[in-house]
Amino acid sequence: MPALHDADPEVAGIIAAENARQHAKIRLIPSENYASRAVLEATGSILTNKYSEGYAGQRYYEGQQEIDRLEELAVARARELFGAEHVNVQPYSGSPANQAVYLALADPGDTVMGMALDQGGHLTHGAAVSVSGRHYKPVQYGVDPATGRLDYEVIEDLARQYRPKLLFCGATAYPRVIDFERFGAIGRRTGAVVVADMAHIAGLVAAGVHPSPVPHVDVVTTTTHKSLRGPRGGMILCRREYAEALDKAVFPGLQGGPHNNTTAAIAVALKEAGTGEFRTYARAIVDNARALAEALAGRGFDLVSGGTDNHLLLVDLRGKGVTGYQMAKALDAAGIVCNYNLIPGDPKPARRPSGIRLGTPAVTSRGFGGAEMEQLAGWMDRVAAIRADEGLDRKARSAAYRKVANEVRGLCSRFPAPGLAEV
Ligand code: DSN
Repeated sequence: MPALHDADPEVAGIIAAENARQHAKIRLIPSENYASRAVLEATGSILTNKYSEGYAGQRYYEGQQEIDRLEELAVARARELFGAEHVNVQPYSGSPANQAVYLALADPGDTVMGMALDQGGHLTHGAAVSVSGRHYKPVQYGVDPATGRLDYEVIEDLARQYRPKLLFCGATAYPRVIDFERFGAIGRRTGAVVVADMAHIAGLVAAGVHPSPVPHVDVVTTTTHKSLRGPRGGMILCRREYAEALDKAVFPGLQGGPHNNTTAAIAVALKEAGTGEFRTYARAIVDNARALAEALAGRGFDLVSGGTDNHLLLVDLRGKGVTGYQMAKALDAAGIVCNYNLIPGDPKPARRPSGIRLGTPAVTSRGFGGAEMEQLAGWMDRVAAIRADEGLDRKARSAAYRKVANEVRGLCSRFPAPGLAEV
């Protein structure tokens, strides 16, 4: 980026350092990925210069000859890839997409139902700290404490009891297949509009590796940058009957002009996600998650629900003598990046929880396979042992983490990540 380097070496330097970090570390945050160079080029394009409030053919600014074509292309690709009747590609991200659903289909004070944040749901599914929990009456469901899995009978009983206007399904920390068909049936039996937030699994759904919510629920929301591997953005997919209300809620209800550079990059990502190569990639995400789960379980790590069906794992670290916070910090020092996470029923607070969350979309993008998952589990076990060893002082621990980080760097140098500049 020579122009940036000349104009603002300070920002250019930060971006270069982040490029080096993304190259040298193993990135296991399940909502992150490596977007392709093509997606990055579209994101950084001159489309950022244009305002386009409204929708194709009905804009509030002139000069939309190319933007209308672009947005129609992105919408057509999304409709085809996911088999949706109607698509809106304008939401700035997943939270605004969900906010638009509330605005379109519920009134403040209405009862809404979703998976609790501390059980694996999302802030926007009715958490007390978010507008979804403050302006609406949230009813929250969780997982069965014994199995770590959704109990659809309990969910249906709750829906029958509280009759929510909206019933959200979808999660940010649930390692198992979500039965969208069952959620759709619960909605029909209880009069709720069912909304599936597939942000985490959109890439798996596009590839047919996770059952699609689209045929079964009324509205689907998603981000575009997680397993789908696009730019940071959002989409709403819905049945035709909800199209007008949802479009109006996105614009002018909630947002101004769409980010056309993002729209272009979403279109590129949707084209990529329709290829055989992407389907192979999505299958490998799940294979890698399963391999990592087995390798960790073999080293005594306790996995919520006992394993995974998708791209992520939730690890309960209580048996390893470390907290999630300690482990996440220690792993970062050792070149392995994840996030600390509440586990269902966690006795600890959110800032110092008992677990970590791991995901394989990013490492699979750089070509890691089963052998690397085995290696990774070995490093994680070593790091947990270093952190739990009371005989080590801070200096000795740091040295031990650095040793692992050197080995990690060696592995990463053999797997160049898509989209990154050479280091
Ligand atoms: N922040 C995302 C995640 O990490 O799961 C959800 O929006």
